[in-house]
Amino acid sequence: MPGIGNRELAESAGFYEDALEIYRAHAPARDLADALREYALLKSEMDDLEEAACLWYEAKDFHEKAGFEAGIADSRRTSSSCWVGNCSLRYNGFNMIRFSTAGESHGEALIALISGLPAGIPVDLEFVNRELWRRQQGYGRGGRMKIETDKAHVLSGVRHGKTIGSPIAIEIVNRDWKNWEEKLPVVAGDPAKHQAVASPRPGHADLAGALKYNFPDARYVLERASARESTGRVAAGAFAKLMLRDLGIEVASHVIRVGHVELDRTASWDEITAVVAKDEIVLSCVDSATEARMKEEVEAVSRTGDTVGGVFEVVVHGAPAGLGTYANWDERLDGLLAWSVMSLQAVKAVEIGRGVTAAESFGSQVHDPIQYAAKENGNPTRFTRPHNNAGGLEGGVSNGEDIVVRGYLKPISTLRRPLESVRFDTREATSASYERSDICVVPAAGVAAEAMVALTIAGLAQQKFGGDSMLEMKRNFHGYIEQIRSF
Ligand code: EPS
Repeated sequence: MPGIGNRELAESAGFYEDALEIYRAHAPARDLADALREYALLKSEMDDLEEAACLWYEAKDFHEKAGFEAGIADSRRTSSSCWVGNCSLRYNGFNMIRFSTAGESHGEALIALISGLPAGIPVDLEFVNRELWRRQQGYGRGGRMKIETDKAHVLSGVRHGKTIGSPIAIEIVNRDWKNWEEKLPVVAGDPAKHQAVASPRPGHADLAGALKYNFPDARYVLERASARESTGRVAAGAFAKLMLRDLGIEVASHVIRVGHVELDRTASWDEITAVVAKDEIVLSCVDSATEARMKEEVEAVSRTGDTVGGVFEVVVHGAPAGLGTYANWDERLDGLLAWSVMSLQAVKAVEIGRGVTAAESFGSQVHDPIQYAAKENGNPTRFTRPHNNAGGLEGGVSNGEDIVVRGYLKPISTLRRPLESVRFDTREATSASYERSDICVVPAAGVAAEAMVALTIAGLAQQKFGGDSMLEMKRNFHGYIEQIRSF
Protein backbone atom coordinates (compact mmCIF):
# COMPACT_ATOMS: atom_id res chain seq x y z
CA MET A 1 0.00 0.00 0.00
CA PRO A 2 1.22 3.51 -0.66
CA GLY A 3 2.18 5.38 2.50
CA ILE A 4 0.99 8.85 3.44
CA GLY A 5 4.59 10.17 3.38
CA ASN A 6 4.95 13.69 2.07
CA ARG A 7 2.22 13.45 -0.52
CA GLU A 8 -0.90 15.58 -0.42
CA LEU A 9 -3.58 13.85 1.65
CA ALA A 10 -6.11 13.87 -1.15
CA GLU A 11 -3.65 12.35 -3.60
CA SER A 12 -2.86 9.64 -1.07
CA ALA A 13 -6.54 8.94 -0.71
CA GLY A 14 -6.71 8.31 -4.44
CA PHE A 15 -3.83 5.84 -4.22
CA TYR A 16 -5.51 4.07 -1.32
CA GLU A 17 -8.74 3.72 -3.24
CA ASP A 18 -6.95 2.17 -6.24
CA ALA A 19 -4.95 -0.11 -4.02
CA LEU A 20 -7.97 -1.19 -2.01
CA GLU A 21 -9.72 -2.26 -5.18
CA ILE A 22 -6.85 -4.64 -5.90
CA TYR A 23 -6.66 -5.79 -2.25
CA ARG A 24 -10.42 -6.48 -2.24
CA ALA A 25 -10.04 -8.73 -5.25
CA HIS A 26 -6.84 -10.54 -4.32
CA ALA A 27 -5.55 -10.01 -0.75
CA PRO A 28 -6.18 -12.29 2.24
CA ALA A 29 -8.75 -11.00 4.79
CA ARG A 30 -6.16 -9.96 7.39
CA ASP A 31 -4.11 -7.88 4.87
CA LEU A 32 -7.23 -6.23 3.50
CA ALA A 33 -8.34 -5.39 7.05
CA ASP A 34 -4.96 -3.79 7.78
CA ALA A 35 -5.16 -1.77 4.56
CA LEU A 36 -8.65 -0.59 5.44
CA ARG A 37 -7.42 0.55 8.85
CA GLU A 38 -4.56 2.51 7.30
CA TYR A 39 -6.95 4.22 4.92
CA ALA A 40 -9.37 4.90 7.82
CA LEU A 41 -6.54 6.68 9.67
CA LEU A 42 -5.90 8.84 6.61
CA LYS A 43 -9.60 9.66 6.32
CA SER A 44 -9.69 10.65 10.01
CA GLU A 45 -6.76 12.96 9.36
CA MET A 46 -8.78 14.47 6.51
CA ASP A 47 -11.66 15.00 8.96
CA ASP A 48 -13.90 12.67 6.96
CA LEU A 49 -15.15 10.90 10.05
CA GLU A 50 -18.13 9.27 8.38
CA GLU A 51 -15.99 7.60 5.77
CA ALA A 52 -13.38 6.70 8.39
CA ALA A 53 -16.06 5.03 10.48
CA CYS A 54 -17.22 3.00 7.48
CA LEU A 55 -13.67 1.88 6.76
CA TRP A 56 -13.03 0.90 10.39
CA TYR A 57 -16.31 -0.96 10.35
CA GLU A 58 -15.36 -2.84 7.20
CA ALA A 59 -11.92 -3.54 8.66
CA LYS A 60 -13.62 -5.11 11.67
CA ASP A 61 -15.55 -7.46 9.38
CA PHE A 62 -12.38 -8.65 7.66
CA HIS A 63 -10.57 -9.01 10.97
CA GLU A 64 -13.50 -11.15 12.07
CA LYS A 65 -13.12 -13.26 8.92
CA ALA A 66 -9.41 -13.61 9.64
CA GLY A 67 -10.16 -14.47 13.29
CA PHE A 68 -7.89 -11.62 14.50
CA GLU A 69 -9.44 -10.78 17.89
CA ALA A 70 -7.30 -7.74 18.75
CA GLY A 71 -8.05 -6.24 15.32
CA ILE A 72 -11.80 -6.74 15.76
CA ALA A 73 -11.85 -4.97 19.11
CA ASP A 74 -9.62 -2.13 17.92
CA SER A 75 -11.58 -1.50 14.71
CA ARG A 76 -14.90 -1.70 16.49
CA ARG A 77 -13.89 0.80 19.15
CA THR A 78 -12.37 3.23 16.66
CA SER A 79 -15.34 2.94 14.30
CA SER A 80 -17.64 3.88 17.19
CA SER A 81 -15.62 6.89 18.22
CA CYS A 82 -15.61 8.18 14.64
CA TRP A 83 -19.39 7.76 14.47
CA VAL A 84 -19.99 9.42 17.78
CA GLY A 85 -17.84 12.36 16.79
CA ASN A 86 -19.79 12.64 13.60
CA CYS A 87 -23.22 12.33 15.21
CA SER A 88 -22.55 15.08 17.69
CA LEU A 89 -21.72 17.40 14.79
CA ARG A 90 -24.89 16.45 12.92
CA TYR A 91 -27.33 16.32 15.83
CA ASN A 92 -30.33 18.58 15.37
CA GLY A 93 -32.96 18.40 18.06
CA PHE A 94 -35.61 19.99 15.87
CA ASN A 95 -35.24 17.61 13.00
CA MET A 96 -38.54 15.86 13.66
CA ILE A 97 -40.93 14.23 11.24
CA ARG A 98 -44.16 16.17 10.94
CA PHE A 99 -47.43 14.98 9.49
CA SER A 100 -51.00 16.11 9.26
CA THR A 101 -54.20 14.95 7.63
CA ALA A 102 -57.19 16.67 6.05
CA GLY A 103 -60.51 15.51 4.67
CA GLU A 104 -64.02 14.63 5.71
CA SER A 105 -65.49 11.14 5.84
CA HIS A 106 -67.88 11.85 2.94
CA GLY A 107 -65.85 14.56 1.22
CA GLU A 108 -64.08 14.19 -2.09
CA ALA A 109 -60.82 12.81 -0.72
CA LEU A 110 -58.58 12.36 2.30
CA ILE A 111 -55.16 13.99 2.35
CA ALA A 112 -51.97 13.11 4.24
CA LEU A 113 -48.97 15.43 4.32
CA ILE A 114 -45.69 14.20 5.75
CA SER A 115 -42.40 16.09 5.88
CA GLY A 116 -39.00 15.62 7.47
CA LEU A 117 -38.31 12.17 6.04
CA PRO A 118 -34.81 11.82 4.58
CA ALA A 119 -34.22 11.49 0.85
CA GLY A 120 -33.50 8.05 -0.56
CA ILE A 121 -36.12 5.90 1.21
CA PRO A 122 -37.15 3.23 -1.30
CA VAL A 123 -40.91 3.69 -1.77
CA ASP A 124 -42.91 0.53 -2.28
CA LEU A 125 -46.39 1.74 -3.26
CA GLU A 126 -47.77 -1.77 -3.15
CA PHE A 127 -46.79 -1.85 0.51
CA VAL A 128 -48.45 1.53 1.17
CA ASN A 129 -51.67 0.34 -0.51
CA ARG A 130 -51.57 -2.95 1.36
CA GLU A 131 -51.44 -1.00 4.62
CA LEU A 132 -54.54 0.93 3.51
CA TRP A 133 -56.22 -2.35 2.59
CA ARG A 134 -55.37 -3.83 6.02
CA ARG A 135 -57.05 -0.84 7.72
CA GLN A 136 -60.27 -1.61 5.85
CA GLN A 137 -60.43 -5.24 6.96
CA GLY A 138 -61.85 -7.19 9.88
CA TYR A 139 -65.02 -8.99 10.80
CA GLY A 140 -67.67 -6.47 11.88
CA ARG A 141 -66.83 -3.66 9.47
CA GLY A 142 -69.80 -1.76 8.02
CA GLY A 143 -71.13 -1.25 4.49
CA ARG A 144 -68.76 1.61 3.72
CA MET A 145 -65.82 -0.75 3.36
CA LYS A 146 -67.63 -2.44 0.47
CA ILE A 147 -67.74 0.90 -1.35
CA GLU A 148 -64.15 1.98 -0.79
CA THR A 149 -60.86 0.61 -2.12
CA ASP A 150 -58.42 2.97 -0.46
CA LYS A 151 -55.39 3.73 -2.68
CA ALA A 152 -52.58 6.22 -2.17
CA HIS A 153 -52.21 8.76 -4.95
CA VAL A 154 -48.78 10.29 -4.25
CA LEU A 155 -48.66 13.88 -5.49
CA SER A 156 -45.24 15.02 -4.34
CA GLY A 157 -42.02 14.16 -2.52
CA VAL A 158 -41.36 10.86 -4.29
CA ARG A 159 -39.54 10.55 -7.63
CA HIS A 160 -38.19 7.49 -9.43
CA GLY A 161 -39.27 5.25 -6.59
CA LYS A 162 -37.53 7.09 -3.75
CA THR A 163 -38.27 9.94 -1.35
CA ILE A 164 -36.50 13.17 -2.26
CA GLY A 165 -36.59 14.91 1.13
CA SER A 166 -39.46 17.23 0.12
CA PRO A 167 -42.91 17.10 1.75
CA ILE A 168 -44.92 14.10 0.61
CA ALA A 169 -48.56 14.80 -0.23
CA ILE A 170 -50.90 11.83 -0.59
CA GLU A 171 -54.52 11.81 -1.76
CA ILE A 172 -56.92 8.96 -1.04
CA VAL A 173 -60.13 9.35 -3.01
CA ASN A 174 -63.47 8.69 -1.29
CA ARG A 175 -65.51 6.64 -3.75
CA ASP A 176 -68.59 7.37 -1.65
CA TRP A 177 -68.27 11.07 -2.58
CA LYS A 178 -70.46 10.55 -5.63
CA ASN A 179 -73.34 9.79 -3.22
CA TRP A 180 -72.63 12.93 -1.17
CA GLU A 181 -71.83 15.63 -3.72
CA GLU A 182 -75.23 17.26 -3.29
CA LYS A 183 -75.66 16.45 0.40
CA LEU A 184 -72.30 17.92 1.36
CA PRO A 185 -71.20 20.39 -1.33
CA VAL A 186 -68.33 22.83 -0.90
CA VAL A 187 -70.56 25.63 -2.24
CA ALA A 188 -73.85 26.60 -0.54
CA GLY A 189 -75.86 24.07 -2.55
CA ASP A 190 -79.51 23.21 -1.98
CA PRO A 191 -80.29 23.17 1.79
CA ALA A 192 -83.15 20.72 1.16
CA LYS A 193 -80.59 18.11 0.12
CA HIS A 194 -78.36 18.46 3.18
CA GLN A 195 -78.41 15.55 5.58
CA ALA A 196 -78.51 16.69 9.19
CA VAL A 197 -77.48 14.54 12.16
CA ALA A 198 -80.44 15.71 14.19
CA SER A 199 -79.82 14.14 17.61
CA PRO A 200 -76.31 13.53 19.02
CA ARG A 201 -75.04 9.99 19.65
CA PRO A 202 -73.83 9.29 23.20
CA GLY A 203 -70.15 8.39 23.03
CA HIS A 204 -69.54 10.25 19.74
CA ALA A 205 -68.12 13.76 19.34
CA ASP A 206 -71.55 14.94 18.09
CA LEU A 207 -72.75 17.00 21.08
CA ALA A 208 -69.43 18.42 22.27
CA GLY A 209 -68.43 19.25 18.68
CA ALA A 210 -71.71 21.00 17.82
CA LEU A 211 -71.52 23.09 21.01
CA LYS A 212 -67.88 23.97 20.40
CA TYR A 213 -68.18 25.02 16.75
CA ASN A 214 -71.72 26.41 17.02
CA PHE A 215 -73.21 24.02 14.44
CA PRO A 216 -77.01 23.55 14.32
CA ASP A 217 -76.57 19.77 14.01
CA ALA A 218 -73.72 17.23 14.16
CA ARG A 219 -73.14 16.61 10.42
CA TYR A 220 -69.85 18.51 10.16
CA VAL A 221 -68.68 17.06 13.50
CA LEU A 222 -69.19 13.48 12.36
CA GLU A 223 -67.50 14.21 9.06
CA ARG A 224 -64.16 15.05 10.63
CA ALA A 225 -64.36 13.09 13.90
CA SER A 226 -65.01 9.85 11.98
CA ALA A 227 -62.38 7.14 12.11
CA ARG A 228 -62.21 7.44 8.35
CA GLU A 229 -59.56 10.12 9.07
CA SER A 230 -57.23 7.34 10.20
CA THR A 231 -56.82 6.42 6.51
CA GLY A 232 -54.55 9.47 6.14
CA ARG A 233 -52.58 8.44 9.22
CA VAL A 234 -52.08 4.95 7.81
CA ALA A 235 -50.79 6.41 4.52
CA ALA A 236 -48.32 8.68 6.35
CA GLY A 237 -47.41 5.86 8.73
CA ALA A 238 -46.59 3.58 5.81
CA PHE A 239 -43.85 6.02 4.81
CA ALA A 240 -42.53 6.06 8.38
CA LYS A 241 -42.53 2.26 8.27
CA LEU A 242 -40.56 2.30 5.00
CA MET A 243 -37.89 4.46 6.65
CA LEU A 244 -37.78 2.24 9.74
CA ARG A 245 -37.64 -0.87 7.60
CA ASP A 246 -34.45 0.49 5.99
CA LEU A 247 -32.97 0.57 9.51
CA GLY A 248 -34.17 -2.97 10.27
CA ILE A 249 -37.06 -1.85 12.53
CA GLU A 250 -40.54 -3.36 11.96
CA VAL A 251 -43.94 -2.46 13.42
CA ALA A 252 -46.90 -4.88 13.55
CA SER A 253 -50.10 -5.42 15.53
CA HIS A 254 -52.56 -8.10 16.56
CA VAL A 255 -55.80 -8.27 18.51
CA ILE A 256 -55.80 -9.57 22.07
CA ARG A 257 -59.40 -8.89 23.08
CA VAL A 258 -62.82 -8.48 21.48
CA GLY A 259 -65.51 -7.76 24.07
CA HIS A 260 -65.31 -10.56 26.64
CA VAL A 261 -63.03 -12.84 24.60
CA GLU A 262 -59.33 -12.50 25.39
CA LEU A 263 -56.14 -14.15 24.10
CA ASP A 264 -54.80 -15.80 27.27
CA ARG A 265 -51.11 -16.05 26.32
CA THR A 266 -48.36 -13.88 24.89
CA ALA A 267 -47.87 -13.89 21.14
CA SER A 268 -44.44 -14.31 19.57
CA TRP A 269 -43.12 -11.83 17.01
CA ASP A 270 -43.31 -14.54 14.31
CA GLU A 271 -46.97 -15.19 15.11
CA ILE A 272 -47.77 -11.49 14.91
CA THR A 273 -46.04 -11.04 11.53
CA ALA A 274 -47.86 -14.13 10.25
CA VAL A 275 -51.18 -12.47 11.14
CA VAL A 276 -50.10 -9.27 9.39
CA ALA A 277 -49.14 -11.24 6.25
CA LYS A 278 -52.56 -12.90 5.94
CA ASP A 279 -54.61 -12.18 2.83
CA GLU A 280 -57.86 -12.76 4.64
CA ILE A 281 -58.28 -10.84 7.86
CA VAL A 282 -60.95 -11.92 10.34
CA LEU A 283 -60.05 -10.50 13.76
CA SER A 284 -56.22 -10.57 13.61
CA CYS A 285 -55.80 -12.88 16.58
CA VAL A 286 -52.74 -15.18 16.55
CA ASP A 287 -54.74 -18.06 18.03
CA SER A 288 -57.38 -19.47 15.67
CA ALA A 289 -59.62 -20.95 18.39
CA THR A 290 -59.68 -17.61 20.25
CA GLU A 291 -60.31 -15.79 16.98
CA ALA A 292 -63.33 -18.02 16.33
CA ARG A 293 -64.74 -17.10 19.74
CA MET A 294 -64.06 -13.41 19.02
CA LYS A 295 -66.05 -13.77 15.82
CA GLU A 296 -68.96 -15.30 17.76
CA GLU A 297 -68.85 -12.28 20.09
CA VAL A 298 -69.18 -9.91 17.11
CA GLU A 299 -72.02 -12.00 15.69
CA ALA A 300 -73.85 -11.90 19.02
CA VAL A 301 -73.73 -8.11 19.34
CA SER A 302 -74.64 -7.72 15.69
CA ARG A 303 -77.84 -9.70 16.26
CA THR A 304 -78.91 -7.35 19.05
CA GLY A 305 -78.11 -4.10 17.23
CA ASP A 306 -75.16 -3.44 19.54
CA THR A 307 -71.42 -2.81 19.05
CA VAL A 308 -68.28 -4.17 20.73
CA GLY A 309 -64.80 -2.85 21.58
CA GLY A 310 -61.57 -4.60 22.48
CA VAL A 311 -57.81 -4.36 22.80
CA PHE A 312 -55.08 -4.36 20.15
CA GLU A 313 -51.36 -4.66 20.74
CA VAL A 314 -48.70 -2.92 18.63
CA VAL A 315 -45.15 -4.29 18.72
CA VAL A 316 -42.00 -2.54 17.48
CA HIS A 317 -39.31 -5.09 16.69
CA GLY A 318 -35.62 -4.22 16.22
CA ALA A 319 -35.57 -0.74 17.76
CA PRO A 320 -32.30 0.00 19.56
CA ALA A 321 -32.00 1.06 23.18
CA GLY A 322 -31.89 4.83 23.58
CA LEU A 323 -34.95 6.23 21.78
CA GLY A 324 -36.70 8.86 23.89
CA THR A 325 -35.25 10.26 27.08
CA TYR A 326 -36.00 10.65 30.78
CA ALA A 327 -34.28 14.07 30.65
CA ASN A 328 -37.42 16.07 29.82
CA TRP A 329 -41.02 15.19 30.54
CA ASP A 330 -42.15 15.89 26.98
CA GLU A 331 -39.47 13.70 25.42
CA ARG A 332 -40.29 10.47 27.28
CA LEU A 333 -41.08 7.68 24.84
CA ASP A 334 -43.92 6.26 26.95
CA GLY A 335 -45.64 9.66 27.01
CA LEU A 336 -45.18 10.15 23.27
CA LEU A 337 -46.54 6.69 22.47
CA ALA A 338 -49.51 7.13 24.79
CA TRP A 339 -50.33 10.46 23.15
CA SER A 340 -50.07 9.14 19.62
CA VAL A 341 -52.17 6.01 20.22
CA MET A 342 -54.70 7.75 22.48
CA SER A 343 -55.30 10.30 19.73
CA LEU A 344 -56.92 7.59 17.61
CA GLN A 345 -60.69 7.52 17.34
CA ALA A 346 -62.38 5.29 19.97
CA VAL A 347 -59.17 4.58 21.95
CA LYS A 348 -59.95 5.20 25.62
CA ALA A 349 -56.85 3.79 27.34
CA VAL A 350 -53.25 2.96 26.46
CA GLU A 351 -51.04 0.43 28.21
CA ILE A 352 -47.27 0.10 27.84
CA GLY A 353 -46.06 -3.48 28.29
CA ARG A 354 -47.98 -5.10 31.14
CA GLY A 355 -48.71 -1.76 32.81
CA VAL A 356 -52.20 -2.74 33.98
CA THR A 357 -51.16 -6.03 35.61
CA ALA A 358 -48.05 -4.32 37.01
CA ALA A 359 -50.29 -2.05 39.07
CA GLU A 360 -51.74 -5.05 40.91
CA SER A 361 -48.49 -7.05 41.31
CA PHE A 362 -45.38 -6.88 43.51
CA GLY A 363 -42.16 -5.40 42.14
CA SER A 364 -40.35 -8.75 42.23
CA GLN A 365 -43.01 -10.21 39.91
CA VAL A 366 -43.06 -7.31 37.49
CA HIS A 367 -39.57 -6.06 36.70
CA ASP A 368 -37.52 -7.77 34.01
CA PRO A 369 -34.19 -9.09 35.42
CA ILE A 370 -31.09 -8.02 33.47
CA GLN A 371 -28.79 -10.65 31.98
CA TYR A 372 -25.91 -10.48 29.56
CA ALA A 373 -25.35 -12.84 26.65
CA ALA A 374 -21.68 -13.19 25.78
CA LYS A 375 -20.42 -15.29 22.89
CA GLU A 376 -18.25 -18.26 23.66
CA ASN A 377 -15.11 -16.39 22.55
CA GLY A 378 -15.93 -13.66 25.06
CA ASN A 379 -17.04 -11.09 22.48
CA PRO A 380 -19.92 -8.98 23.70
CA THR A 381 -23.37 -9.50 22.20
CA ARG A 382 -26.16 -7.79 24.16
CA PHE A 383 -28.05 -7.32 27.40
CA THR A 384 -31.04 -9.65 27.58
CA ARG A 385 -34.23 -10.04 29.63
CA PRO A 386 -36.07 -13.28 30.46
CA HIS A 387 -39.39 -11.43 29.96
CA ASN A 388 -40.54 -8.02 28.79
CA ASN A 389 -43.19 -6.74 31.20
CA ALA A 390 -41.82 -3.20 30.82
CA GLY A 391 -42.82 -3.28 27.14
CA GLY A 392 -39.37 -2.34 25.85
CA LEU A 393 -38.93 0.91 27.70
CA GLU A 394 -37.78 1.99 31.13
CA GLY A 395 -37.66 5.59 32.36
CA GLY A 396 -39.14 6.79 29.07
CA VAL A 397 -36.22 5.33 27.09
CA SER A 398 -36.31 2.27 24.82
CA ASN A 399 -34.18 -0.52 26.29
CA GLY A 400 -33.62 -2.68 23.19
CA GLU A 401 -36.46 -5.14 23.83
CA ASP A 402 -39.61 -5.15 21.67
CA ILE A 403 -41.66 -2.02 22.34
CA VAL A 404 -45.20 -3.10 23.24
CA VAL A 405 -48.18 -0.71 23.29
CA ARG A 406 -51.80 -1.70 23.81
CA GLY A 407 -54.82 0.35 22.89
CA TYR A 408 -58.21 -0.15 24.56
CA LEU A 409 -61.15 0.64 22.29
CA LYS A 410 -64.61 1.61 23.40
CA PRO A 411 -67.44 0.05 21.38
CA ILE A 412 -68.44 2.11 18.30
CA SER A 413 -70.97 4.72 19.42
CA THR A 414 -73.39 4.46 16.48
CA LEU A 415 -75.96 1.89 17.63
CA ARG A 416 -78.67 0.27 15.52
CA ARG A 417 -80.74 0.22 18.70
CA PRO A 418 -79.91 3.80 19.70
CA LEU A 419 -79.63 5.20 23.20
CA GLU A 420 -81.59 8.11 24.58
CA SER A 421 -80.80 11.56 23.19
CA VAL A 422 -82.34 14.98 22.51
CA ARG A 423 -83.19 16.76 19.24
CA PHE A 424 -80.83 19.63 18.50
CA ASP A 425 -83.64 21.85 17.16
CA THR A 426 -86.53 21.31 19.64
CA ARG A 427 -84.65 19.77 22.62
CA GLU A 428 -87.34 17.06 22.72
CA ALA A 429 -86.34 13.64 23.97
CA THR A 430 -85.71 11.16 21.16
CA SER A 431 -83.38 8.35 20.13
CA ALA A 432 -79.83 9.10 19.02
CA SER A 433 -79.29 9.40 15.27
CA TYR A 434 -78.36 6.26 13.39
CA GLU A 435 -76.57 5.96 10.10
CA ARG A 436 -74.49 3.18 8.56
CA SER A 437 -71.53 2.27 10.76
CA ASP A 438 -69.34 -0.59 12.00
CA ILE A 439 -69.96 -3.16 14.72
CA CYS A 440 -66.33 -3.95 15.57
CA VAL A 441 -63.13 -2.19 14.40
CA VAL A 442 -60.42 -3.61 16.68
CA PRO A 443 -58.14 -5.05 13.92
CA ALA A 444 -58.47 -1.84 11.84
CA ALA A 445 -57.69 0.33 14.86
CA GLY A 446 -54.58 -1.80 15.43
CA VAL A 447 -53.39 -0.97 11.90
CA ALA A 448 -54.00 2.75 12.50
CA ALA A 449 -52.11 2.48 15.80
CA GLU A 450 -49.18 0.81 14.02
CA ALA A 451 -49.03 3.92 11.84
CA MET A 452 -49.04 6.25 14.83
CA VAL A 453 -46.37 4.22 16.62
CA ALA A 454 -44.26 4.05 13.44
CA LEU A 455 -44.50 7.84 13.01
CA THR A 456 -43.46 8.34 16.65
CA ILE A 457 -40.51 5.96 16.46
CA ALA A 458 -39.43 7.30 13.06
CA GLY A 459 -39.58 10.86 14.45
CA LEU A 460 -37.33 9.91 17.34
CA ALA A 461 -34.97 8.03 15.02
CA GLN A 462 -34.78 11.12 12.80
CA GLN A 463 -34.11 13.28 15.85
CA LYS A 464 -31.40 10.98 17.22
CA PHE A 465 -29.64 9.92 14.05
CA GLY A 466 -30.42 12.88 11.80
CA GLY A 467 -29.63 12.80 8.14
CA ASP A 468 -30.94 14.48 5.02
CA SER A 469 -30.36 11.29 3.08
CA MET A 470 -30.94 7.69 4.03
CA LEU A 471 -27.24 7.04 3.43
CA GLU A 472 -26.34 9.59 6.08
CA MET A 473 -28.98 8.39 8.53
CA LYS A 474 -27.92 4.77 8.11
CA ARG A 475 -24.28 5.59 8.77
CA ASN A 476 -25.19 7.39 11.96
CA PHE A 477 -27.61 4.65 12.94
CA HIS A 478 -25.18 1.79 12.36
CA GLY A 479 -22.42 3.69 14.12
CA TYR A 480 -24.66 4.03 17.16
CA ILE A 481 -25.59 0.33 16.99
CA GLU A 482 -21.89 -0.45 16.94
CA GLN A 483 -21.35 1.85 19.92
CA ILE A 484 -24.00 -0.04 21.88
CA ARG A 485 -22.60 -3.42 20.85
CA SER A 486 -19.15 -2.52 22.10
CA PHE A 487 -20.45 -0.71 25.22
C1 EPS B 1 -64.80 4.53 8.52
C2 EPS B 1 -65.72 5.01 7.66
C3 EPS B 1 -67.04 5.37 8.15
C4 EPS B 1 -67.46 4.45 9.27
C5 EPS B 1 -66.47 4.44 10.40
C6 EPS B 1 -65.07 4.35 9.96
O1 EPS B 1 -67.86 5.26 7.03
P1 EPS B 1 -69.42 5.66 7.02
O2 EPS B 1 -69.66 6.68 8.11
O3 EPS B 1 -69.65 6.21 5.65
O4 EPS B 1 -70.15 4.36 7.24
O5 EPS B 1 -67.58 3.12 8.77
O6 EPS B 1 -66.61 5.61 11.15
C7 EPS B 1 -66.85 5.49 12.47
C8 EPS B 1 -66.68 4.39 13.12
C9 EPS B 1 -67.28 6.66 13.16
O7 EPS B 1 -67.53 6.59 14.35
O8 EPS B 1 -67.44 7.68 12.54
C10 EPS B 1 -63.46 4.15 8.07
O9 EPS B 1 -63.08 4.35 6.90
O10 EPS B 1 -62.70 3.62 8.91
